[in-house]
Amino acid sequence: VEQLVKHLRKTKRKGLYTEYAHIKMEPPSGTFNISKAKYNLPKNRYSDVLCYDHSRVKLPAIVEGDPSSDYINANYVAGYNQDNAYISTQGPLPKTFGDFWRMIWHCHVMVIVMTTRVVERGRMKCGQYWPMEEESEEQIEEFIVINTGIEQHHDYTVTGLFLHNTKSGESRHLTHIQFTSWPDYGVPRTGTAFLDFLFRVRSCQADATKRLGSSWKGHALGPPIVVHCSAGIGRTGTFMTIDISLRQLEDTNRVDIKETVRRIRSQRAFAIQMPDQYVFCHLGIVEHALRQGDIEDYDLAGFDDSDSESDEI
Ligand code: PTR
Ligand code: PTR
Repeated sequence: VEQLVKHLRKTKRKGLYTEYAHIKMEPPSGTFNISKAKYNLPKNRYSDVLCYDHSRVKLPAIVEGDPSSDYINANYVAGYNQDNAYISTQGPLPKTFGDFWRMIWHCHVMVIVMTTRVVERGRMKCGQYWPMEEESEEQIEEFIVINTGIEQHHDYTVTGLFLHNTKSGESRHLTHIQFTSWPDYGVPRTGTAFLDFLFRVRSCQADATKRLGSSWKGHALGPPIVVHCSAGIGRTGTFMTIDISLRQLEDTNRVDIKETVRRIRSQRAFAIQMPDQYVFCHLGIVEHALRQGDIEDYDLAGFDDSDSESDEI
């Protein structure tokens, strides 16, 4: 982390912007054909945020052999040494609520991370795909979803959900965690607020995986975590970058944020939307090291100067 701080002092905010601009210029690493198919276009929240074919989540077809029912705008993203650690997806649209819950069921998802609010600046950013009131329930296609309790924090809300599959007769408990103070195209209110949220997500996932016990045969860290915002690229990408980088740091004492962002973008196109989100990934990691006591303090004086060394006398 000392090296990271040194790097930040040298490149400053402006240098990171340049680094990010280079990443953004790289051509896409896959095709978007399924996303662009005529019958799938209405299922994309934003016509310019399509999802890669090679990493997309394929839903079990409702009608055998019907190509239009296996699509959702969602991609698997690898974590730190963990395939399919996340599913990065758009905020569900009313017409894709059923697809969303089918995906949750099919992929054994236990934790849903939401980093947007349903309405922001007077615009619908995401559909209300889960029952909002405590004890209330909703039927969405073959699923019954029940809100089993809400725990409100300053920057995030944790909701227990009970998901019943009326077709198979099985039920599961899920956790929905929503970060409520992260504007689109922006960064969270504070690094600390974000880190509290991230560690809460991790502990919910750990609890859920423990509950699964020996019935879970996959990775020790459990089934994929669904992460979504509105488009599923900006804030979602930032969340995954920091989570992966912290795991890399814990394991190797090193971080490579640029490479991590590149790798995420090769699976979920356009991940991380704004230069300041890229900067936030760096600052969040330094903030974490400080909270952990791994570093005493850090001095980023001059980080925000618009010009580099030449300014200093
Ligand atoms: N076409 C949309 C736009 O208005 O810019 C695409 C878009 C929307 C991109 C939201 C990113 C967005 O942010 P996030 O991925 O954090 O929801
Ligand atoms: N409306 C989106 C935006 O301006 O953010 C459209 C958009 C989406 C633009 C993705 C560019 C995108 O790709 P990249 O992140 O590679 O620039």
